[in-house]
Amino acid sequence: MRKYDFQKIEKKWQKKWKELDLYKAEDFSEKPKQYVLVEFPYPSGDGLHVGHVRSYVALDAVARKKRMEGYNVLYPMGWDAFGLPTENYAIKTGIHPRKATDENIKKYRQQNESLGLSFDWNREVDTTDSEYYKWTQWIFLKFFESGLAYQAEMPINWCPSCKIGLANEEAVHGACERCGAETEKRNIKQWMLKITEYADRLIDDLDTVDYPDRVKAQQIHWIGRSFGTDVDFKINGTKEKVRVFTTRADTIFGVTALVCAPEHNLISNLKSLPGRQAGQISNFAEIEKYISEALKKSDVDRLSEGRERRGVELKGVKAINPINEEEVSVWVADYVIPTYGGGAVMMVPAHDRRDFAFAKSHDIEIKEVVLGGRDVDREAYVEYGMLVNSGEFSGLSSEIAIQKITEWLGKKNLGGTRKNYKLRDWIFSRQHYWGEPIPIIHCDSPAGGCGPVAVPEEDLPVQLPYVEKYEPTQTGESPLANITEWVNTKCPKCGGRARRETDTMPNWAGSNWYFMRYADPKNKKEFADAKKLVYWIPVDWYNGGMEHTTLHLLYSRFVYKFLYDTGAVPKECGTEPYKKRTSHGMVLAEDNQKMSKSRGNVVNPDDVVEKFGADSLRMYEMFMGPFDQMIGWSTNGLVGCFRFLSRVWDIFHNEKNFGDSGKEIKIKLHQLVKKFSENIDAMKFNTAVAACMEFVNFWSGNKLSGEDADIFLRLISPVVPHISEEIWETRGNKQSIFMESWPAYDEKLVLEETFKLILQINGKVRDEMIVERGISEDEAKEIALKSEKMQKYISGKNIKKVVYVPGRLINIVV
Ligand code: ANZ
Ligand code: ZN
Repeated sequence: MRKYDFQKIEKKWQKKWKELDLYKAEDFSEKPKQYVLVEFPYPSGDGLHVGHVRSYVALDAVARKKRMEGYNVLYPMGWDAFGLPTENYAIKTGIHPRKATDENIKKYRQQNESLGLSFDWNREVDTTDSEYYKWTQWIFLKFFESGLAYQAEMPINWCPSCKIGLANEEAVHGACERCGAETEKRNIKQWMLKITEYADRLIDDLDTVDYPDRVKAQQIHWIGRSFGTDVDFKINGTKEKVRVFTTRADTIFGVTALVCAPEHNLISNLKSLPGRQAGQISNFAEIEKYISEALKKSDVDRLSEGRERRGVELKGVKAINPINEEEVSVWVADYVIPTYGGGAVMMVPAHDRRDFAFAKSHDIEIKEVVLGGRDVDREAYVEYGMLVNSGEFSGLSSEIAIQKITEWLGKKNLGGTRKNYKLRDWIFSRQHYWGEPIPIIHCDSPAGGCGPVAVPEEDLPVQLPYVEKYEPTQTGESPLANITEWVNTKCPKCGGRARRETDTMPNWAGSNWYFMRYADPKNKKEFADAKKLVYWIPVDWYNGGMEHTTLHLLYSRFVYKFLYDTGAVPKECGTEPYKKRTSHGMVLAEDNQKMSKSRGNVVNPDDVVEKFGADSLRMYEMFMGPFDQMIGWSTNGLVGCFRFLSRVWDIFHNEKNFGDSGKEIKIKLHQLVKKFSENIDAMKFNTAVAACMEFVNFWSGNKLSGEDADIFLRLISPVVPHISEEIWETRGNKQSIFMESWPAYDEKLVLEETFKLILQINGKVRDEMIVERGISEDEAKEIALKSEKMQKYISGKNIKKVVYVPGRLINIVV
């Protein structure tokens, strides 16, 4: 008997598939299209991670199955290759980022190929290719033209020892990633994108897409929309006003202090007041010392719950509560965020936990204004209730009082309603070399200057100059600022002396729109042809990491919506780029720790492929656990999958396992077809694989017809393509197994161990489902509630009663 020589088999089929161009997606095919997407990787020097493999293999199985089901599938791959790690590596080793990137891409491509993934390599994209980033720059110019790209003084993290600006992700917990020194904030002019303009739509349109609840919830939370009230507090004896934002206007009679963020301009404004007024603050030195320390802290540090609430009083300054003209003290405290609401809060210790903690440690009065039957000297009462000690508003409920008090303030011009977001505009500048140059020219013309001017479209791409040195500058500017011959240019408007913008784009820029480039990757005239976009977009199924939920996933939705608004994305594509999003769980090391070089616990997929074969690796990654959950690597599990495949090999190569299929095995096979198909669609890969294992167990010791064996083979082929293809060929088939159709199951056979459950509402039949015998009432109820046909009649109604007749029907009374 031939032995399972996976190395030979896998090489052989990878080569053949490539020659046949088997996975080519066809523009405008008559078949229904299916666009299946995985997040393209950053090709780092470390090579592919087994975590990447989990995502790619899962969607590969989906893509292969869809093809067999008759879809025209687009399953593409590319490289998100700009970014800091490569730049830092280049600085360390002297190897140019271009060269390092090319090498890494080559390695990643080869690794992907060795896994037998069915990507359409004709559509490969590389974000660092100037033919690609030309369009990334073009999109920036669209933003610029629309007024949604603007410059503003924004803080960067400055490392005083390396003398460079660091992105937030490089200055974790306020320390420089390279040298560990404490970073400082420095303000420099940066490009911003107005994502805040899209905040409402980014929340509201989530209703139209199929994302996991946890993904939707994270995005909504990140955008952080709240409806509340602005209130203006006057500073006694001055013309100064401090605006606060509150979601609890009903508590305004309970205000016992006003608290400003350290960044708030009240302090410098008071300081610059003439004479007597400036003298109001008697403890300037103390305050300035507090502020300078607070500014060094990271946001994480400032906001973390439960830490001691520090702050200082502006001695001698009083604010006036507009609702009752009472004087309250004024404080500076770092728990107030400068960029939210207005950078100040009204303190209500009786009804807010943070305020309560602060008031307790600073001896500030606690005044109860909402009744909750709790002792507010010991604990804040944060719920709604009835107002007390609130003048004409006493006796109202919180809900009504919020409205009435907000109205009252509005009428007196002391405030009003306000929608507020946690989301900030997106800082789109990086002071680094290895990124897309921002296509802007700053005019130096003494005649007054034309300001920032767009590089004319026909001059795109603005090539990233190839240079030998890309060390950061001493000023915090990008390394590009050092390349004078590149920087100095002519103003496109007036022809006068001008300088190129030297900031580059963040590494999210290329990934914002790459899924559209796959629709038409070689287009030289447009970022993609409109007809091709209409054919392929939206993406039908997009899988990626949870860590990208509030970054890449949100950013790309924003950029897509913007392009849709400008007409660059045709209306037929719809307002959302991804119909369905799923997320894979992280793959941890055998010790259940994160895999890392320093821990020495990294599993290299190349080694696994070498030792056990790509099919074993693929199968194991599908089998390791529920797809959306984090899971530790298990070499035993891997070996188990390898043994299983060897068994499949053997069983197919032994005549004695073939013969007429008995009734029992036939039933089992058809049940497997049903279960496997459904499980793949539902991303329950682990149970799909387990069902195959069970089936093979049953087969050994029984006989199966050749025809039925072929059904089994087609079934497992999306998960383990090489071995399936090889056996398929051995069995005398001339054409690739992936040109076959997906097996259907015979409902009658499946019914043997299942039954038709009739779904009724108020005694009327609305739907039916094939379910397993012996399911419980709860399971039957869950199935009934999930049925779309049933939902039509249930939604919005109360369920009064459920009647379940095992083996027959379930009736829901509404
Ligand atoms: C008074 C008050 C009384 C509040 C009370 C809450 C409870 P969300 O829902 O997250 O928007 N706040 C406003 N601006 C702030 C800032 N810059 N930094 C820190 N906190 C700020 O939260 C709104 C609430 O967060 C506001 O309502 C304010 O505290 C606080 F019993 O105002 B509240
Ligand atoms: Zn000019």
